[in-house]
Amino acid sequence: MSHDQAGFNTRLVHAGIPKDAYGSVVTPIYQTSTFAFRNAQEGADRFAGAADGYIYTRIGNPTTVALEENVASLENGFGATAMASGMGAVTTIYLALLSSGDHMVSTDSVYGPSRGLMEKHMSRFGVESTYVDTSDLANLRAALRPNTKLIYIESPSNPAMSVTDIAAAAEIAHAHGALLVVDNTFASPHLQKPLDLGADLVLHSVTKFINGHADIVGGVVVSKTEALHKQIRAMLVNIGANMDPHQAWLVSRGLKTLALRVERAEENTRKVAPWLEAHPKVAWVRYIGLPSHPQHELCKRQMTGFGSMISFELKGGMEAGRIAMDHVKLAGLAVSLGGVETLVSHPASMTHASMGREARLAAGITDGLVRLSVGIEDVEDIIADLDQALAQIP
Ligand code: LCS
Repeated sequence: MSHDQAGFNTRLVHAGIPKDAYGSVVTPIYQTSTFAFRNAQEGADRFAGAADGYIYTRIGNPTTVALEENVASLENGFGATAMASGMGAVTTIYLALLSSGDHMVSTDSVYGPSRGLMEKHMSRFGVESTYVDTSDLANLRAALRPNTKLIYIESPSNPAMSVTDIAAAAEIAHAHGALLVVDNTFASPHLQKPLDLGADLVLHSVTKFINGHADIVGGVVVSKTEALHKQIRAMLVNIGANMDPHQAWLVSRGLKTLALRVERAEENTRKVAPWLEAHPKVAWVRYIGLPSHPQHELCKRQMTGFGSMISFELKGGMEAGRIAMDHVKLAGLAVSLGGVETLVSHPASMTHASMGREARLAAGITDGLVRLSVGIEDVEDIIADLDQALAQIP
């Protein structure tokens, strides 16, 4: 059976697993840096692409390829390339697709380092960029320049939870001769398939929902076409930000339960978000599953669920947020998200500190914004923990 014809849950468990000589049910860890050739001609042929077979783990490894084929299948892409980290994926995309003199338009509230890498480093090589609120497509259109080659959106964005119309952004990009990249980390392929909506490339910080167990850092880029897949892979091989086979094996193990984890975490979040919204000490809550979210209707159209990420601010602002974060007991006070455990973090002083206050405020990342990644624990315990932490605020 071709797993590409199978349902999403079946593909999570089976897609990409190669048959080996022992009938291994999961892909083993091929912990080897290099692969021997039977003779010199075979070595030359593999390098020339004239013979199948592995060469060297930076170029490809069976454990890593098994994960790549699984993720490519989940995102309905031509191919996927796994990276050492989500930032490895971002770097590879920028370097593969942008040259000196090119321009990129991006979501203003993207993950801080995705923006920092562009504004502080790619700019040194003559790559221009404009960051706008892409949830309003008029901003996206207005930011286009004759040299715009890439539109890079994060939807939902970290941590503003801003949502961009992916199909419309793809039309705008393609009418301009540009490509559309979507950072799909916050949604996961279970809830959103950007390639089906018209995007050309999708990236994930695998560290989050795809792995889901907070025990590795990783990234992946999925390309819609063979040409783009080759371009990404060729760049990755040169950059050397490849995923290690042991890392890939752990991710493959975590990925099998993606749908179960995401659905359970969302079930919890659908209770936590309204509870927070009704709490007298809470100023506002941004959760895409709440009717109060400005793009709630768009999310219903382009996603199949609302996920488990919440941003909120307390009435006492930053000081109240600090007290609450200092008093959570069940939830971890840590950056990262999308794992089985509930985590809280403070973007203004942590993940988005390097952006600078002015850019943060323009992107909707207020000083008092607290980010909550809801886990799969018993929801009564998550709410009780938040309740006692909020009770500490005078
Ligand atoms: N894209 C998004 C949307 C992210 O949230 C992150 C990491 C990355 C890319 C980069 O991935 P990494 O290299 O860390 O695997 N976000 C983090 C966060 O919000 N807290 O800690 C990391």
